[in-house]
Amino acid sequence: MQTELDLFTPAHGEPQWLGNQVALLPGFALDRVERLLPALREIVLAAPFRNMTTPGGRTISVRVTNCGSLGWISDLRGYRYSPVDPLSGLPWPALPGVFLELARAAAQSAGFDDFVPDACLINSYLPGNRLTLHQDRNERDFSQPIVSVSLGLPATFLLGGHERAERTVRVALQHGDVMVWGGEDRLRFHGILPLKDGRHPLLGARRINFTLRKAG
Ligand code: MD6
Ligand code: FE
Repeated sequence: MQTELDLFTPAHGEPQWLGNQVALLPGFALDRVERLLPALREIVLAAPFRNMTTPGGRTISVRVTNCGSLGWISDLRGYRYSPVDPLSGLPWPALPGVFLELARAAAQSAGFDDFVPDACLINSYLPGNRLTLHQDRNERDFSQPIVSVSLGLPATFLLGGHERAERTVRVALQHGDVMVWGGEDRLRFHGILPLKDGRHPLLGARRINFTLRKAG
């Protein structure tokens, strides 16, 4: 039987190498969006987006939630991974099969075989929200890659070096783009410029990014 999905050619671009081990895979998630969005909706019903607090007491403007056996959290006690959602006291929602398949396929395309994530941090940006330069260093094994999926409004990603003061390059991220980072590039500083106003046909006035990691 011909299904609607068969009518669309997957828009899998060739990897664009932004560093020795950072690849942008343009449109890599597009042919899974129809399955990703309902899965996201289920996760957010069980574990809503919320503002977290930095250890220094500031509110993080980007709202977050998680799925997987571990979820990234931040509060006055620090940044860390937790098996339970502090809002509900319950385990985070499970990682949906479509997330796992996408993570594995994207990692493979960038040369990281057999990637099996156990954590997924989901960020929701409204126009004006930004993410300041940071490194992701709360995971146990930095040799494992991170797979990052962008949906909704476009954003400008800043990719820096191993020191905060190093110059950054700007990377335009569109709905459906996937980035894979690992190896020597895993600890590069990075951030997101303030989100520009706009309206995405599927997601409205926001951007959602989720990052799949092996945290434990
Ligand atoms: C974002 N991404 O794209 C934020 N971190 O909204 C990240 O902070 C990030 O994309 C580690 C690896 C890949 C990422
Ligand atoms: Fe990050």
